[in-house]
Amino acid sequence: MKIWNEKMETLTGSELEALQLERLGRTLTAVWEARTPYRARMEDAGLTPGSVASLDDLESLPFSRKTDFRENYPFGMMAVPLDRVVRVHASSGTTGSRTMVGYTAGDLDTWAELVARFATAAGVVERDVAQVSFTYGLFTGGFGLHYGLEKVGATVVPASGGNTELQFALMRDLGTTVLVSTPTYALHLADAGRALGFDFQSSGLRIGLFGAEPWSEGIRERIEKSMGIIATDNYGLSEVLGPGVSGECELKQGMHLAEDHFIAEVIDPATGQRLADGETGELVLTTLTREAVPVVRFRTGDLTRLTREPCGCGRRNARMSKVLGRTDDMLIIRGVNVYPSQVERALLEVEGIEPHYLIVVDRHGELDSLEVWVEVSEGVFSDDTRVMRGFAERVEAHLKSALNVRASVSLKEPNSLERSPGKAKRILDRRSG
Ligand code: DLL
Repeated sequence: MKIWNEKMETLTGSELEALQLERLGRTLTAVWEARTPYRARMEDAGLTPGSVASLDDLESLPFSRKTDFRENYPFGMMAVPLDRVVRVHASSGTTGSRTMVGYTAGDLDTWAELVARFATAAGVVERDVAQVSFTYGLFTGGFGLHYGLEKVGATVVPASGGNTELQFALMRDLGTTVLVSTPTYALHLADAGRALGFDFQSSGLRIGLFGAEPWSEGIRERIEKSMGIIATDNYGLSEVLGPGVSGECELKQGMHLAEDHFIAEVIDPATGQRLADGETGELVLTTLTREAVPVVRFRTGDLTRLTREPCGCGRRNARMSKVLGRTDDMLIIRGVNVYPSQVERALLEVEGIEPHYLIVVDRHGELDSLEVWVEVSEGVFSDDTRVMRGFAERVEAHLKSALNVRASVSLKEPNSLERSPGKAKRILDRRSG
């Protein structure tokens, strides 16, 4: 198994710490000298870049958040003059307003390097034909994967998202071997391919690079089985870089973090206290090499856990588990905390359920109610309402035991819920206020 940057991906212990500390110093000096909004926060805490003498001192630094980007929209978070910025991207803005980020030429080089690392880790090589079915635009997915895969030397097909027939025409005509998209879109293509008579098993498709939204192991299994590929996960966010922060190797045992470019911490989202490896909490990232928009202790809102156990692939960096969900996606239903990912996991344990669902939250009087709309497979769907009711009750009983809260289930015909070429919308919140 090839490692893209053997030296940097196998750094550990004091060597890694020395590099991180030196680069952290540069990040702090950059935000300080550029007088970004973070400088004021450091001053309020009585800190200067000189206050951080060891990596442990990082814990004394204040957090930054997505709201900092919103309040300083569009360019207030930048640490370089606009003439050094050669590109901008923005977060997809599914929750709240858009956040804008900039890249220097150096940032774009780093970005391509980090995408090349995880693509290589997933098994992508020069002779691969990689179809990028992420939307190209302000979203970081399209351009991010594009340049990283070019760097690997793969033949990149900038298909962009949507237009299902074009996706299959390109796969067929060009012999696509690597599919790049959200897991939701991959599922959609798996279904559509079946309907169009596309034979995945005899196609050259062999690797999926999927990311940008949470997806359970159940969804991974379905994609792998229906497409006959290995489906890998990769993670990132616009405020920190875009894709490339972490990604799985072929062993699929957590996403390898580019620790020479980011410091990752996991905190208790309620208290802000740092948690030990193995404990689940909110991921906090500090950039070490970002020039245009360095961020310090950025609260990602994503729930995960870290491990530093060495991986069988030979990389020695820390790995993060699949993202469980976002802190702001947690639903509190009659006092019980429920994450969409738990609902997804429980649903997929039921034979005959398709991985297309929507969680509908409503309020009746004082009480919150949870309803789950979910598609069933062709084999299960029936016009007989008694049969369907019986099946729905089985799913409800399973959800109750998995979530500890009652959810009513509304079964939907195959292919009836909206499909998205990008990130799936999983929650419809009808509670007012
Ligand atoms: O989604 C960057 C990206 C593009 C990552 C392509 C991977 C592949 P944003 O639009 O700013 O950037 O959204 C970032 O998406 O905070 C997570 O909540 C979620 N997210 C990204 N990757 C994953 C993943 C891109 N692999 C937000 N698993 C993040 C779960 C993910 N959630």
